[in-house]
Amino acid sequence: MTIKNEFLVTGMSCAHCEASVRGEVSKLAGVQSLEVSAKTGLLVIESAAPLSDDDVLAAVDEAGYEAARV
Ligand SMILES: [Cu+2]
Repeated sequence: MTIKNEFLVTGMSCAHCEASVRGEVSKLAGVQSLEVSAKTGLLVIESAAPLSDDDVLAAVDEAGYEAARV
C-alpha cells in the first residue's frame, strides 16, 4: 500500500532548491518516491507507511526551506 503525503514548501525558486529538498527528504525512512516543484511549492511523497509530519518538516528545514502539511 502506498500513502501519499502532501506538503507545501515555501522559499524554493529553482531546480537547485528542488534538488536540496529532494536530497534531504529522500533520506527519510519509508520514502518510496517523491515529487517536488519549485514552481508550485508542492512536495508529494509516496511512502509505504505513514510519515511523521515532524520528520518531513525537519528534513525540509534541513534543506533550508519551510514546509506545511497540505
Ligand atoms: Cu534554487
